[in-house]
Amino acid sequence: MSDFSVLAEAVEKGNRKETVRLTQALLDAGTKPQVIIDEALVVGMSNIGEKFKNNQVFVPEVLIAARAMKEAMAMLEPLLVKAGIKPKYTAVIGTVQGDLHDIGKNLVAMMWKGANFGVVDLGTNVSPDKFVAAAKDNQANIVGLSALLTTTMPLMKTTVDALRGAGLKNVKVIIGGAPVTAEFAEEIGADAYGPDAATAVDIVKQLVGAV
Ligand code: B1M
Repeated sequence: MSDFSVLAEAVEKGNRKETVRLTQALLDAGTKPQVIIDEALVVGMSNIGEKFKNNQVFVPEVLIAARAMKEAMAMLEPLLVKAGIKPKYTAVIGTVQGDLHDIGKNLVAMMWKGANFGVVDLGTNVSPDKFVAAAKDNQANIVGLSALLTTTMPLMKTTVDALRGAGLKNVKVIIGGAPVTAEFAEEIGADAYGPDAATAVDIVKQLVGAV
């Protein structure tokens, strides 16, 4: 097993201590931070994402893996900033106005980070105007909307309309959440529907043309 595979497995298993130790060892050996991310951390998150998609693991395992990845990223991010390296794509995400549910949204944000997207998480109860401002300010490629209540689903349409109305035509919008469907996404003019966090990674990669 290569050092990268061992680190990927530590992330997948959510073994924080090992993740930190192996990341430091690779840095000490002169491995570039971006290589560690691409060859090990992203691989580990992608593996756990696949298992989640296939119901082989559940939300807690994904959260634990994401926490391990976060610790490694905290070590690598200052080095990337110093070297002027930024993620190629930026995604803004939030739960729509009136809705306070954030567990699913947080999972999606973590998985996107795990796939090396820059993620701006606006939190919950996010107004359409706030989505528009964040998309502009961060030159977002993707805007992700989450809703868990049938009563807040209409805010998804209001937000999509606001984004289109602001001339952000190149920003791709993906929506998700338990009551949301692919038909609803089409109906309100969103670009895609994400049934779960792992699939949401595949979808945003397709939307930005990264696959
Ligand atoms: Co609420 N709640 N809740 N709740 N809550 C539901 C959603 C509900 C179905 C429960 C029920 O009645 N059976 C119901 C909605 C009914 C409806 O609209 N049809 C409901 C209600 C009514 C309410 C309140 C109105 C209750 C009240 O006060 N009377 C209230 C509303 C508050 C508000 O938002 N304004 C309320 C409050 C709460 C809590 C605060 C107590 C808490 C939220 C805590 C938090 O999120 N920090 C809560 C919870 C936990 C739930 C349940 C139990 C679990 C939701 C959850 O986290 N699921 C839920 C019932 C249930 O689902 N069993 C319920 C796990 C999560 C991983 O799944 O979010 O679906 P999910 O995310 C998935 C996918 O959907 C997808 O990926 C995720 C992972 O695979 N996904 C995306 C999600 N977002 C995506 C975005 C994407 C792509 C994929 O792209 C951007």
